[in-house]
Amino acid sequence: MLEFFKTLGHAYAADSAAMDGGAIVERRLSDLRGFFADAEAFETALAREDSLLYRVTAIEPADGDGDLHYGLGILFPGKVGDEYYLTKGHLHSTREAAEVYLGLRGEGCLLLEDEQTGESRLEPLGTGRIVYVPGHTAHRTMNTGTEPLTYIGVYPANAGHDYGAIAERNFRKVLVEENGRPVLKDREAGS
Ligand code: S6P
Ligand code: ZN
Repeated sequence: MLEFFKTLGHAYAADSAAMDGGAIVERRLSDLRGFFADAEAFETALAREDSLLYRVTAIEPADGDGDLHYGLGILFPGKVGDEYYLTKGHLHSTREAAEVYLGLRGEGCLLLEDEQTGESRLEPLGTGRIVYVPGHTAHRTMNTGTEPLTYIGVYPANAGHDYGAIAERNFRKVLVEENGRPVLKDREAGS
């Protein structure tokens, strides 16, 4: 039961995704070993600098049935080889839990992969875009622009985050830059 006196409103900055309150998770390049297709480019980039790739500030007001949690994300621009900076990606532990993403600033995409059929979809995410992520769908954010991509994801309090399956076999598709444009390709075996 939500305590009535708890803070129910938060100020955030759409460009920096700064927000008071909430638990902050930061992911650096070193946290994403094995997630990018080009392992050699990954090690070269990491040797140069263990860059901050993204930060999520999560607000979890209550945990009961019907409650919601939300996270404010900022994913910085950059590439490993030709592949755009990305989030780890996950399924929800409660598989039927859906999520709504609201793009605040920047240019990017959400890669969606149906766990049951393996079918992929790429949805633009950024300024003025909302994306509905159905249940049973792995989701990963990618920044295809030159500015930070900021967004909010709202999900059921009981969703939970399951990183295991993605860490093991990764998404079937990769988003790479070709001739200055994002192109979705099949992941090559072993990458
Ligand atoms: C949570 C929601 C987002 C992600 C964020 C980071 O359900 O989908 O807030 O947590 O985009 O991605 P990841 O895959 O590292 O949690
Ligand atoms: Zn999610």
